[in-house]
Amino acid sequence: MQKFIFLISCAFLLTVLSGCSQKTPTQPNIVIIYADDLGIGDVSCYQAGTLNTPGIDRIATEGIRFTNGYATAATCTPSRYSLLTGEYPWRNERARVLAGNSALLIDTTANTLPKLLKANGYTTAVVGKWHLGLGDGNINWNVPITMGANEVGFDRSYIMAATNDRVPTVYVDNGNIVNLDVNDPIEVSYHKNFEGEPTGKENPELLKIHPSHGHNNSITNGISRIGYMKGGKSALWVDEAMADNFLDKAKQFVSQNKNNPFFLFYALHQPHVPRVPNQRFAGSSGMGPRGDAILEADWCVSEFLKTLDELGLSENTLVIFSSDNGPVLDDGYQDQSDVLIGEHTPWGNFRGGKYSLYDAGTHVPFLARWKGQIKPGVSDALISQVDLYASIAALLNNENKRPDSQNLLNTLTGKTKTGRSEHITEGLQGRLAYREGDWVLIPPYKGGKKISWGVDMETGFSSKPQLYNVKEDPGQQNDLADEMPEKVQQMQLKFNAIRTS
Ligand code: NG6
Ligand code: CA
Repeated sequence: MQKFIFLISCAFLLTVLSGCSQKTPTQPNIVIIYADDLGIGDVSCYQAGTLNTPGIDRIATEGIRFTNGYATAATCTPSRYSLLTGEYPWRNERARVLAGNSALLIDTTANTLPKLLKANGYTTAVVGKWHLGLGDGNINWNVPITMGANEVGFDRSYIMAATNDRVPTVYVDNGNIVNLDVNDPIEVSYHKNFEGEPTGKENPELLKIHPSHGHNNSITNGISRIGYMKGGKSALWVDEAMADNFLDKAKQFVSQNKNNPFFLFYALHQPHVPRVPNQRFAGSSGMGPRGDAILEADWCVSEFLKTLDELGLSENTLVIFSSDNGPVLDDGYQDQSDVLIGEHTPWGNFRGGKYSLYDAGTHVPFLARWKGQIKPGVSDALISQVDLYASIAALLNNENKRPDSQNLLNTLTGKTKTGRSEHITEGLQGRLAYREGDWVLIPPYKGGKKISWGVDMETGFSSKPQLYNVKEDPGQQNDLADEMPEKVQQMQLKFNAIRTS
């Protein structure tokens, strides 16, 4: 009898305890799926290209599709910086494309999105591409890394340090290199090679993919990268297995945390170079490795959404999908992406792409799904990734501590079709454009019209200001600056005011 009463009491206690930890609708799980260099036309729900991406489209069909969704920059590090900190990247002069051994970019005392969520009872994780620096600038890869994703708010981190084309080509699990043999330590340099180590430049016979520009330093997995590394043989990643590996870790995290609120930043590595999808996807797009890598990414999204279904989490999870910058074809490896592109238009109807100040540099796919809370539809509201910080803070009834980030919670959830009235986007290395309403001002900048190192891409630089009405002229073909000098001047003043605020 006593035993029976004891069991009943335990059951009662368990019910009470699980009741306490139950989520309210204001505390949904949050997942941000963030592609790398994926264009707005690469995703079929935007109906601007010829690839078919049913996995990503599912988020749009079941949620809201933004036609004016933006990254803050046309390159990776600055955009990621904004997403996680709610601050424009140009406020931090170190927020530029980082080397693989650069120091942690985000101040460990700064307010960040993962910290905000953690403070509100969420378990937080990042899986995938990091590219926000690690360590203090003098990193030793052979001992636990103490300045990284975990120090800026992530309880769990399973990442690549920088990009898939930069050394070290190893995974970092909560600050530890995965599968590192202590007898084969890793050394990394971005200045000079280690004696006796092959490079893409000197040993092209060792390569399975050849560089087209840059990318001719150390060779790992038959691919030469940016930067030099030595050692760590047992820890080197296999590019072909990367998608499955990150997907497994993402699925594992959500299933381990299905009973408590979680935040997952699932940072896909596709379709950034080198594009080396799993064999299962080789040839699947008919567009070569770039298209194949996108179809692989789409499959990852589809599988991840299925996992949410299986765990019964699809209703109570806000899923946001976007990309860190616009698309590029040849970005340094001879993968024929430019030859095999056919009729496909990764940049949609917009001008430019990755690195560019023109619209396609930052005008990216931007989708949000929260079943039961977001009514499926399309929104033309202007929204930037920098707004996710304040919008999520509002969702959790928290104060917004980042001035650049606007609370667009009602925009994000489709309750209003109004978004920001203006924003600033970054092209290459701190060069900025200003959009207000339907007007875009590109101030004058020195520099060539095309990227100098061999990428076929317009920078957007001109010695004169450029003015476009992107509603009437989404392809930015009709520069109205000469016709409307007052508009140029008025926008320049407003832009200056934000920059110096
Ligand atoms: C460039 C690389 C490019 C890519 C980019 C960063 C060369 C010639 N090009 O410097 O391949 O890695 O940096 O891309 O090295 S991003 O998406 O991470 O910003
Ligand atoms: Ca990128």
